[in-house]
Amino acid sequence: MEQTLIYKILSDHRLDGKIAAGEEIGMRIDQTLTQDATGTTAFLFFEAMGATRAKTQLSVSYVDHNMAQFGPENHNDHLYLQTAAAKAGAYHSRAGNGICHQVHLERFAKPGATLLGSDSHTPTCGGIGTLAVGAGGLDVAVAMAGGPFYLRCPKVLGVKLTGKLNDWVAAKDVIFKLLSQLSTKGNVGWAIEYFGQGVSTLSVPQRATITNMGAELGVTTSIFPSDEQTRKFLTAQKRQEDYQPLAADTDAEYDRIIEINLSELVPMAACPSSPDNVKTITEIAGTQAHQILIGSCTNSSFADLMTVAKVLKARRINNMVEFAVAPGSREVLNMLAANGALSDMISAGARILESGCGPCIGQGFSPADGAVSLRTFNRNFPGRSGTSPDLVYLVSPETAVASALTGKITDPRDLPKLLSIQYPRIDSPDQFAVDDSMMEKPLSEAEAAKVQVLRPATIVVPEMPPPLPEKLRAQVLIKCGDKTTTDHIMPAGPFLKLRSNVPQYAKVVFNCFNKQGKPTFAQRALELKKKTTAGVIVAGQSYGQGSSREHAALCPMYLGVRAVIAKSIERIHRANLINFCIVPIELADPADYEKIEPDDLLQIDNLLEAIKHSNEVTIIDKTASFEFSGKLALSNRERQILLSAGLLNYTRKKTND
Ligand code: MIC
Ligand code: SF4
Repeated sequence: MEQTLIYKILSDHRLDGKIAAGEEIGMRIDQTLTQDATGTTAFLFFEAMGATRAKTQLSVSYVDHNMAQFGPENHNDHLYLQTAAAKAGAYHSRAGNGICHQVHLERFAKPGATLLGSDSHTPTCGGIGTLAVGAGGLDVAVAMAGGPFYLRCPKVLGVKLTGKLNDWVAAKDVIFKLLSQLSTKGNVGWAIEYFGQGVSTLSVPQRATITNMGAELGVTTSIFPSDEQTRKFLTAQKRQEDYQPLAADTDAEYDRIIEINLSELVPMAACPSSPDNVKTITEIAGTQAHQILIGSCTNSSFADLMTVAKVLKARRINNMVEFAVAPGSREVLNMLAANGALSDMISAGARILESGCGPCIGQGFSPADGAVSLRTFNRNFPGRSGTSPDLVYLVSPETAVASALTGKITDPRDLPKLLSIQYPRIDSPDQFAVDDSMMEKPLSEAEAAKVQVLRPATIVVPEMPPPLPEKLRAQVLIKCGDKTTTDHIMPAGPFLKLRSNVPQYAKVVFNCFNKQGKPTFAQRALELKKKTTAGVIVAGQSYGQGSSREHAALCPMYLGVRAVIAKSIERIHRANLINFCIVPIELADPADYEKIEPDDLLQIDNLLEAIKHSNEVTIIDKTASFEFSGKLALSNRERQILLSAGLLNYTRKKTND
């Protein structure tokens, strides 16, 4: 049968299950990546599983998120990760080497390979033809230990690209177009494959911008074929041996096709405060911009930053604008330094940040009250910038730099007319300045045996969930609306440094909904836990969108939450809930959402029975005296995980069987 590229790679890596949309399959993982904010728990779980050596082709531990180092926590984490990776035979990318997705694309990702990463933007490497999927740290730990990764085979949306981008229109505008059509919700169970003549006009970093923000659509992964552009990129990275041509079969059938004519696209922005609130720049042009930030795993490639530098050369940014640039990797930063582009940006007034996630995850650069912040990032969820309320617009580097010069949101296509700036066409370099000296290589088993893993006291081994009760009695701790993100559930910013300490971090679960002078979510949950009543979270559509952070399940579990009842739950978060033994329940009739109130006491009489045999539960709202149905939709494996009190126990049991 003619196959899509995604199904070809899935078939090549299938270990268990049937390859058909909606079926759960176990797949072999060739590569894993972890980053510091999710990596400490991943490595702690890896150790807790009794695993010693990574069994993948390669596993990389990156430090890129948490580098502000206020207090000892961050550096403690870095040292733990460095020594734990050395022990496990993994690579370790040191702080300053760059953002995991950018560096992985540059140095490791291969067409046709599978990559599992404890970060939702792992599909960035789909830009080079890797089947790359984001997951929670525990799932990545299992894959690192050589276990299969389970996922439901997605339906495939084919995006046919025709035409060619016009000057000043960017790859970012391609994904904005899709976000405007598909939105951030309702895409669970889908993956995207790009095809068509327009594909060959896009370089690998441009493709990676597009696959990166597939995460915002909520799709399982996004992928481009591997072609001459891929070969060129790999050769310039001195990795030509990793190249192989790959594409879907000519008559491959997609479950749905959307066509985008690149020639017809215009510069766009995602307006506050959701990546799908897309408008054309023409519609919002003239709005005063106070802060402009360039960087993140979406837009900090060499070509992106060279475009910015060329536009800025011999010019000054507007006086009312705060402007900063965070290069995606040390390789990019070094190249900009060597060719003078860095100096052009500094002279123009840019503040240069180290290569890392930085402001994208609220590590500094929170905008002023009421300030409009333009960012080349991928997420503008409310408050993610560290200021609440905030006004963050996501834009392309072209739009960002045009606006930095004028001080107003500016269509970059107006630059020739406004400031006589011609479009700087940046060719992909024939040779990148490859330097892996900050990437520590895996040690042999004999060398690793001598390594002492450093685990300072700020790194606390997380508690595992207790078994589920036969019958659940639970109180509604919170009722959230649609599109509740993991940033709402588990804030990052100043709290990011608590990632390795669940009891401390759990204090800020749902912090943005806490009211001054009232008990916090955590206090109410712990009070309930003392009375041996469980907690339940009620939510609208698309609960848990955004990050892969398993802390959004791990911390509520620590506080006694045993179920989430929602209109719908996003893929990675649903898997994390199951991994930490929180039952994900979707409302059979979404209208019941209106009837449930905060503090209601709910009861599920036959919870365990239902988990064993059924896909439906009857929930009694004791407070409002009504009954409603919930859907479980569990695979056999998911049932076993819940019955074993979580994935860690389940994996241990399987290993001992
Ligand atoms: C993000 O962009 O939200 C993060 C921070 O990279 C997360 C991972 C995390 O929370 O550590 C992600 O995208 O998965
Ligand atoms: Fe880092 Fe931001 Fe990318 Fe997440 S989205 S990996 S925080 S740069």
